[in-house]
Amino acid sequence: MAKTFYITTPLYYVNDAPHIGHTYTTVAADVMARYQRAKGRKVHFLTGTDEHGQKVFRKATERGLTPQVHVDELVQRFQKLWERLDCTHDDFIRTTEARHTTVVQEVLTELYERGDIYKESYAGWYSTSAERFWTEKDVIVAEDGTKLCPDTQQPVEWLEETNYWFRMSKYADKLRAWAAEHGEWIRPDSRKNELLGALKKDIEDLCITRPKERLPWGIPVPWDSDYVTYVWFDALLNYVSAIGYRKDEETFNACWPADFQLIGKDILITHTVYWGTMLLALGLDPADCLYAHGWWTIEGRKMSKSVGNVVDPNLLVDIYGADSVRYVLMAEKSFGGDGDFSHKGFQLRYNAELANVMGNLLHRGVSMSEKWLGGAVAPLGEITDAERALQAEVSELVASYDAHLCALSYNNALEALVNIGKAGNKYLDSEKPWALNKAGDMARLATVMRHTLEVCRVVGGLLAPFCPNKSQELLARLGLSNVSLEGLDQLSGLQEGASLTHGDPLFPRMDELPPAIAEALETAAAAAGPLKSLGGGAAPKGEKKAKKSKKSAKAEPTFETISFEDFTKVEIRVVEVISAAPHPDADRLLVLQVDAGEDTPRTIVAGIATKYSPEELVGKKLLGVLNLAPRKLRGVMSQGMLLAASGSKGILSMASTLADVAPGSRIS
Ligand code: ME8
Repeated sequence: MAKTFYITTPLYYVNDAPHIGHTYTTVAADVMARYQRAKGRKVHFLTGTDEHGQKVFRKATERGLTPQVHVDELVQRFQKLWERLDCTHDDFIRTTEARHTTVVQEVLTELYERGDIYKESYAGWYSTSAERFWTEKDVIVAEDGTKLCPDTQQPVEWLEETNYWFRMSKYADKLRAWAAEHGEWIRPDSRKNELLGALKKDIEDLCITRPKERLPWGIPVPWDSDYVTYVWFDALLNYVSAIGYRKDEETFNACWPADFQLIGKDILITHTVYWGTMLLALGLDPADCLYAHGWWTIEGRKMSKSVGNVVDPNLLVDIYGADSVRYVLMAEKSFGGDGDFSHKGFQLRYNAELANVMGNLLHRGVSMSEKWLGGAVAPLGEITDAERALQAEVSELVASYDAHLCALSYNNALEALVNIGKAGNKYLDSEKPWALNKAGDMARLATVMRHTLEVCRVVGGLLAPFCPNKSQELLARLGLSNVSLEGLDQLSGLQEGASLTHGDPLFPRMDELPPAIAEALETAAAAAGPLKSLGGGAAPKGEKKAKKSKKSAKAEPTFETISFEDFTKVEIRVVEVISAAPHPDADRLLVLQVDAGEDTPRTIVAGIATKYSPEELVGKKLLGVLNLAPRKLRGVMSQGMLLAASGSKGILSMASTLADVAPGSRIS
């Protein structure tokens, strides 16, 4: 039986309202699923929701509902959004469904009977908010001595508890070998390196239960009714329970291992170390590729409920339409890298690519054909070097689109597509159909218009995975009733004589920020306050003005000079980040422990959380000013300042060195 192309997204926490981050992963999976189907593959695209755990239980209790009624209501937010965004998932799994819970219980029983699950008591710092234990060295100590969870910055409590443990350590070497032998398993490379770093450390056993008296909302442990399953152990198994693991061998074998498991970089370790060892313990291979994509910030800030800048994707669909949202999200940043979503950026890209290149080419092709050639697809006629060059360029770009898309390089695939549109516009400009018409050279005019429309057809076909509705509309205007990848690299797929439809602009230009968006932006900005300086202190009043005057000073630099002596007073040193955690009290700040070549690590608080996640900084060598007078930033004492390049949108990049020099090295 032919292998089914299997692609998954994470199961999103049902309690959270879906936002751009969730939308990004699901749309990325949908684009790939649509493309593979168009290539003739049988596809299984899975998404769903993660519905157990303490937070869900607490929210349901607050609302006076049973957890099941609560999740049945909340899940619809995800289901409706995916429908509005035209996502074509083949299955939507909820971790509260019997088809999932029975598999989780069977897996638990098998591992328990085999000795891979054992019972033991444990004492540690328990974070109710993160639903996990932390060790002494993990917790953050607040100014008043309260110990806080490094993930959620909420207080932790010392808890002694007997639980069941999965012998993750037993499979650690197998996992290391798997990672070493399967170079393509984890992508992109930055995330692969992060995992390889994590695998160098000890892998301990994983606590996989919670006492039922503390957490009643979970899958019961089959042999011990006092316990329920830990959310991650439960949720990760969805990827196999949904495709018939232990129930429907044929479907399961056709799908597993998955071709792509798409996740965000936040859940890399759970999907590699936890999920990888779970699979190996069950005698199953990990997915062919687990891609941990980069992170979105919004208008230069970390997306956060407390900042009030979480953009509801429903609003974007209302205003821009599903196709434009899908296109811009996938074009706006590289899949593996981080990116910032801004409405201005949205409009710029929409106008520059969809309206000015693709929409414009279609408009020109159809309206000129209507004006001079009776509104029908003209014959191909006699081909000249101009058409041969156009054909060669288009063929190359179609191949580039395919190679990029198959490698999940969505933004590069779209760049190739835009370049096809540009090539069409350029061809039209240089062949000057208006002059041919004037000269009465109708045969050549027909050839030129036909080739222009052929380029439109290629654009329409390749737009399909990203903008399924606009693609269909575009092709319909060229007289084609269905979208196909067949012969898409050849400029000869239209039906001669088919009638063309002009219609309204396919992608009307957007010159104003839609009022609803402008309003949402104002509200978010008011809630968030001004972007603050790197050091994390409150921004001085009138910061905007200061920025403006800096801008105008750009043309004519008038830096105040300092003496060499003054410069030598500044101790700029290479520092290596030992650990990093969110600031307990400020979304934009990170608290870093750095090795500055001294006896003890220094604490530096930096306003870089909108640009960098704590994990990606660990091990990095950065440049820090160490002799600034220490100062408290939102209650945490900072013993230095990190250097970074910044622009109007905030931090662009941390400063580092070209060579790998030792911590403590002086920069002079
Ligand atoms: O972690 N930028 O669910 P979750 C990009 N239930 N992507 C983002 C993002 C952002 N700012 N924010 C969220 C969970 N995402 C678990 C998963 S799987 C068995 C269990 C996306 O609701 C990204 O895909 O917190 C990230 O990995 C996922 O949402 C986290 O979703």
